Amino acid sequence: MPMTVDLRSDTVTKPDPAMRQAMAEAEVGDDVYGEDPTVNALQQEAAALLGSEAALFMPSGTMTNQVALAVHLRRGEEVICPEGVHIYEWELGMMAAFSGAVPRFVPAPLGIPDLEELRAAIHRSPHQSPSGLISLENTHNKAGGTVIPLATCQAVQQLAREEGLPVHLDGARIFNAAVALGQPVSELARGFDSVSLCLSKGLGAPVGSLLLGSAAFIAQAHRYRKMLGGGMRQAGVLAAAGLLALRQGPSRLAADHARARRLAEGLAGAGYALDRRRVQTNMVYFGVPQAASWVRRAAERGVLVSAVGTAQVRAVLHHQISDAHLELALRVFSELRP
Ligand code: TLP
Repeated sequence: MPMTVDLRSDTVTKPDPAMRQAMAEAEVGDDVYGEDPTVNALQQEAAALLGSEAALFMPSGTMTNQVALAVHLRRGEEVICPEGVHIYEWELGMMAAFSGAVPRFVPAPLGIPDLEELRAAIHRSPHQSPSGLISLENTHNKAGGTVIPLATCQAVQQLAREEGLPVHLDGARIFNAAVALGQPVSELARGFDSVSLCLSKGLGAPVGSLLLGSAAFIAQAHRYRKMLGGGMRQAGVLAAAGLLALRQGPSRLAADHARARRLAEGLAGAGYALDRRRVQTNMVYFGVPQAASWVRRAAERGVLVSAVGTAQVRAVLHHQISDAHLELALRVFSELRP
């Protein structure tokens, strides 16, 4: 069978044999009663790792983000966020549909919000919709998988404290950010009122995300998870994979980042337009003349990538992409050079 190289996302990874075995052997109970020992173990381990009081397991990153927003926000409030964030771009208007909230974007070159713009975006007048939350994304997907430095997180948190606003972090790829910064993940989570992280992306679990926060925050999050249908009963079969992802996934990410850099160098060498400053973790965004048809031609040659807009393509590295896969991708991209 010809080789297929799937670079559409790091969500495409399939559970490996050890994961499947752990899933088959998982001890389970009814998690809606809080009685699934494997889910409880995952939640405790994640909370300890990130330095949070409590954690809650959910099926997806979209759900962890939107549950967090529902806990933080009241109807009519604004979420102040860097432009391009996933909670708006790819979560189907749910902040409005579920929480009655609207976004206010601030310029964010490389995904890093400008602090003065952030300060200016906060509403204090009774004639404007009240600011309810600041939300960051680390790594920032649409900016290229870019990393927000710790100093920026701290400055944003300081501003939020002065203004009495909570701060959420969409940390779907927080482990990629931690590896890129060479910091423990607890440092990147520190100071946020809530953090969501995904087990099903670069960490390799088939399903699952976690929301982290104080015990009081997570108690409220339970209610919104249930409203969204996220009470999953014998979810220990999924949490067992999540535990392995949490323990073994992070150490593999540096290799993905190195392959992303090699891919970027190869693409630049073949004449593709790309901004090397954005290649900081496991993603490479690059320009092509007509993204939809270019992606189709690449797929016909066995390499899958995602069109983002009309003239841009995203390739995402993950642990099921080997050097041989990367070589094939580079060969195909070279054949299709602009
Ligand atoms: N991102 C997906 C697509 O939705 C774009 C991907 O392939 O990258 N936060 C961030 C920063 C994300 O990138 C994603 C998924 C999510 C949240 C949502 O996670 P899921 O897909 O589990 O709902």
